[in-house]
Amino acid sequence: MLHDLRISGARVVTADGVSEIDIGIKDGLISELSTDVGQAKRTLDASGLYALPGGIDSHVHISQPSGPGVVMADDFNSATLSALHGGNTTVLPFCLSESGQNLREAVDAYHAKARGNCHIDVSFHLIINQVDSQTLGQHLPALLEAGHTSFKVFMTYPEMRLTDREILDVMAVAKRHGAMVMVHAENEDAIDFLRDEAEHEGRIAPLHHATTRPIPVEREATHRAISLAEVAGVPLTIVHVSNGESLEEIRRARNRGSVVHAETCPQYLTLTAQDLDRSGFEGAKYVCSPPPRDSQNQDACWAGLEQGDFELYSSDHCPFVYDSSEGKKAAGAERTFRHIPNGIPGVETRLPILFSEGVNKGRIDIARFAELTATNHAKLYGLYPRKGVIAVGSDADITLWDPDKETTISQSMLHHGSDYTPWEGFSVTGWPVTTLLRGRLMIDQGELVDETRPGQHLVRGVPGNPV
Ligand code: DUC
Ligand code: ZN
Ligand code: ZN
Repeated sequence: MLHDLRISGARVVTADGVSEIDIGIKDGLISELSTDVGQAKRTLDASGLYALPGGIDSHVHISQPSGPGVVMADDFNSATLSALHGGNTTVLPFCLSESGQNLREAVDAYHAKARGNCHIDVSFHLIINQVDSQTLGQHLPALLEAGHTSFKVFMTYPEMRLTDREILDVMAVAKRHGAMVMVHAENEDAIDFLRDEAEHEGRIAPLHHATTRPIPVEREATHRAISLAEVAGVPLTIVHVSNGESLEEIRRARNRGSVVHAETCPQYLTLTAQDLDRSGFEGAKYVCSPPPRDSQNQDACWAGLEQGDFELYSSDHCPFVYDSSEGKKAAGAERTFRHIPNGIPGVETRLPILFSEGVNKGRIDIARFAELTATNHAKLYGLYPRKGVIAVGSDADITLWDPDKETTISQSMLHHGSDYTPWEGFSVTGWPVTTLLRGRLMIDQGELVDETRPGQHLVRGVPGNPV
């Protein structure tokens, strides 16, 4: 066979381990993996580099409605460009209905925003914030049939939270269709109580976003979400787990036979609540939910990654401009933390942080890195084996990593629409230097070489289990 492209010399990370083999690519797919793939129209010398499955970030927010006067910092162009520069080839953003829109209309609106604007492939999770007979009985089943096979429910945020009964009703639909339910686990009533108390006592600085969302708030909701899933008889995914006590709830559930998947994010491994206490209003740059905790809980999250408790490592990229009245300085935000938009940018820095702190520091091996950053996302959200693995027949989504490249992260080098990075000055070793999307060379030696925005919408299958 004459391949379109041969990647030679790389240490290739496949499901079978790491080996020095060539990768043959034809018609956008991986056509051969062997020590001698033969003739190709072009050869890319990747000596000294790792070849990894392109990153899949299954938890990002793009162009999401964020409340009156607040605008998310990324559209599909900037978010997917930033993701691509960070070594990703697929992102899964959330689709949230604007007020007055039903879920079907919301999905159509997201498709319209994304179409023609994506540098990498995209598929949407559905946020379920309306639980009525039309949503459950018509829109959700139709959307699931159309390949939107996962949805997120919130236990916090007054305008989005569902009651336990509503969560059960959503889970019942998921059960009928084999969909995956993702849960944002924080107890809204407890937060509301603590926030009122804090404001009454004059504790209004950004730090108090963290002190009013303490670990028990997340731990209780994690336990309740798992219990509801047990009642409904469905698997579930707890997203953005920030601490050891919540992880302990997940371990206990698994020990009694429940199927619970778990995700953590770079902010819970590298940031702490003290970052929200930075001088002036700088702490607002770190306001996200759940909040970063402390070094002990960072260690607990690292242990969860090392021991295999977490299957997913995502960014929860949710970017706002810091120096803007449409962003972190939204109306009232400088008066009280209550009004600071929740979320931080991180889609471009997710992979280098785990490569550097995880692989290069010996906490996880490169095979586990591939699982945590790509393979398990594909398996859990119905994209495997088309995505998430270097295997014959899979899409040729491949990122070549220089494991020794030293970089100090700074806002000036990033491609997102935000005006800051929480990791300003953070030094990493290892960087994704060259990335292919379905066989197309997109980033070559750190430079964007294909500006055509060829990203496609991915119709997903029934979610499976990571192995
Ligand atoms: N939940 C998320 O998943 N992302 C940002 C904010 C939030 O509450
Ligand atoms: Zn969330
Ligand atoms: Zn999120």
